[in-house]
Amino acid sequence: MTGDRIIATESKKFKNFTDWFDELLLNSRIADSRYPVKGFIVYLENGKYVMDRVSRKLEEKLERDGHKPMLFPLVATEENFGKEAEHIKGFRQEVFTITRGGEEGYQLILRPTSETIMYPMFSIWIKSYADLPLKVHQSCEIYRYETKATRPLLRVREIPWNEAHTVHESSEDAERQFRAAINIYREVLEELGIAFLLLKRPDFDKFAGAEYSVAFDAWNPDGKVNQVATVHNLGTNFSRVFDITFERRDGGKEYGWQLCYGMGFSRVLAAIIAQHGDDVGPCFPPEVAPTQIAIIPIPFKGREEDVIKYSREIFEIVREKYRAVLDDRKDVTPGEKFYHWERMGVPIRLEIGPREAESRTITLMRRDLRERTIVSIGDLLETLKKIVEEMPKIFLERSRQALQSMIVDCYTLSEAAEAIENRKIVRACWCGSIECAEIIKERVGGEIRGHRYDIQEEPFSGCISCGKKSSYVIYIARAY
Ligand code: PR8
Repeated sequence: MTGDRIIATESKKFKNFTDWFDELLLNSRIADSRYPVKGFIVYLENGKYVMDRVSRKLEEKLERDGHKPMLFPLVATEENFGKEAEHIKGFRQEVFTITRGGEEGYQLILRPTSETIMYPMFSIWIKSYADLPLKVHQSCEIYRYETKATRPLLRVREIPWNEAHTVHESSEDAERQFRAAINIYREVLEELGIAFLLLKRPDFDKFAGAEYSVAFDAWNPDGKVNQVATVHNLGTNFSRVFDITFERRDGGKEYGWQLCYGMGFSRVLAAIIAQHGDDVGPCFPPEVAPTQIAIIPIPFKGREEDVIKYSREIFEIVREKYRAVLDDRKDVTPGEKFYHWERMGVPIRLEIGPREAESRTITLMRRDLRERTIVSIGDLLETLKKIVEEMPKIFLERSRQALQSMIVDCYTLSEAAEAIENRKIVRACWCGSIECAEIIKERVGGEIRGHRYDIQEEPFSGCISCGKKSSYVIYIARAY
């Protein structure tokens, strides 16, 4: 569908991702990171718009799957926060706390995630199997004092996300929901054209308090991965400490089986920008683009009136179905307008000059293929519909190719270190021991992100560290 001309690794984002990204954030009205509190940013009109669309898209899918929207408080008590030992160990260093006018002994925890806020309520609500499954979701901000270097959108301390929490009668039901959650996230991301690795995290990197965790790692032009969403199986670890029990069908009592999963919206926004953007700016998939179509009149001397009139006619046709702008500013050249709207992430442009006005056609430029075609006015809506449907598929195919071309099979630690240095993602074999994981991290300069969850990959060599028999094919990368 796309041709191979697509992975333009000579483009700016591959050469110097940080500069490209940071410049674009402000120029393309995504976010302003000059807010004077570290890790906190201002989301501007385009960034906020896209995140809201993504959020709504996810919420609709969750609700179709039976999740109920709710909104829990922002704060937890110290007592509840401290209940699950592993969980608190994982988050202790990262919590922001609230005090009241400096009063001693009064302290609340600002949610770093909402397990310890929701589960005391689940314990009250759930009495019998008839109350299960319970499936709840909320879109909100959470707060984590991230100790790693913060980065706008990619690693922030005020995190816009959606979190879902479910309780089930049996571990089989929980497993079934686990796969459903993976599919929901997969759909959201793929419909946005985002390519990712679906990885089961190694035990030492699972969510604090979980039995196991699976993550969606999206590729980034600098070779780092961007974890855009995660699904965690909590087993009965939390239900035991929060006393979430139910009466079984056969009369006995049992602890509920729990899952939690979350998608970080600023990271999804970053993935959209990073994977589909070009030298001018981001290119938003039409579904989430703040402006889907920019109409640019190209008036020639003496023909201004025809061109403007015809442009308005086109605008009226298009605006019924799409978020469109007619840029009829007089003091700006068409070239400058092209550039401006591309920078704003607009995926489709309609150019209208005297020739078009005369022949009642439109010159249509689609950003994904950078292709211009001439369309007659009668075919315009049909053509737009086709492009809007096709574009995310083209994005996805191209993105998958880019991801594929980043992955390098490695057999030795030095090979792997070199690949990471060259901004690649390493595929290698690992025996599964903690000692080797530590050696890999130190010698390779990337983290073990896990092994594939969606497919079974057979080891193709001995452990990259000790040479002994391998248990896993792992992916090693630097990460945000
Ligand atoms: C949970 N509990 O908490 P998780 N900046 C941007 N996005 C972030 C950041 C950050 N600093 N930290 C996390 N995210 C579970 C599941 C309820 C929901 C985003 O899971 O800690 C990432 O996309 O794995 C991450 O995958 C998601 O939040 C869930 O965070």
